[in-house]
Amino acid sequence: MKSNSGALLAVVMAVAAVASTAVVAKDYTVGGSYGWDTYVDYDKWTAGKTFMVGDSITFKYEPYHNVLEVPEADYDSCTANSAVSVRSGGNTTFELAAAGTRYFICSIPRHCLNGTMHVKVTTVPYSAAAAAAAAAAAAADAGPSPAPLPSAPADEHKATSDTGSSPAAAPRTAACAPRHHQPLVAVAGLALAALLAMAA
Ligand SMILES: *[C@@H]1O[C@H](CO)[C@@H](O)[C@H](O)[C@H]1NC(C)=O
Ligand SMILES: *[C@@H]1O[C@H](CO)[C@@H](O)[C@H](O)[C@H]1NC(C)=O
Ligand SMILES: [Cu+2]
Repeated sequence: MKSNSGALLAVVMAVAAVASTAVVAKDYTVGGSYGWDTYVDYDKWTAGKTFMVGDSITFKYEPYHNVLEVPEADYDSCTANSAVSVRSGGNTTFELAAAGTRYFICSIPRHCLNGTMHVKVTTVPYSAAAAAAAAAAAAADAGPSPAPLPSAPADEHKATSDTGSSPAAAPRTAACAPRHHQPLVAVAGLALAALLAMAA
């Protein structure tokens, strides 16, 4: 009996692990529903978000804007002297394939310098725990009636109030919503595994 419950435990934990890893590939629309434009505060948009290796960011914008990935010095000065990448078209995705900070601007005159079209994104190594926390924070950030999270840590509520006055705090796209429940599935699976282990 003991070995049976051990096998069951292993299966349940494997299922939970699969549910957790489903969070890995998260795509963030830069600026949320406001997209990439001249009047969005992208420091507020990035605040409280944990970008991890494997995630991606997508810029959605009117075709008269563009997206340049630039070195930090160009970001600081809002110039495009040595752009790493020049993209246009209105729908531009960057894979966050490595840890580090990346810098993006729009090179249309004054959109960066006198507008808000500059954003820096810091990517950290993937961690399942951080992925679950980020998903929970994103869910809490999604609107005035966040999904019921039974044990949301206090700092997630802080993230909500930090972004409360930001235009970027608008509701997230529905497409993201199902992912937010997957960490809960994983937690439920682990809780079940613990109960089964105790019952054995
Ligand atoms: C944006 O590009 C992605 C692939 O890069 C594609 O799946 C998506 O449909 C595009 N969205 C629009 C609005 O063009
Ligand atoms: C744009 O910003 C620069 C630097 O802050 C400032 O010197 C310049 O007057 C601004 N131009 C406009 C049109 O607002
Ligand atoms: Cu622009």
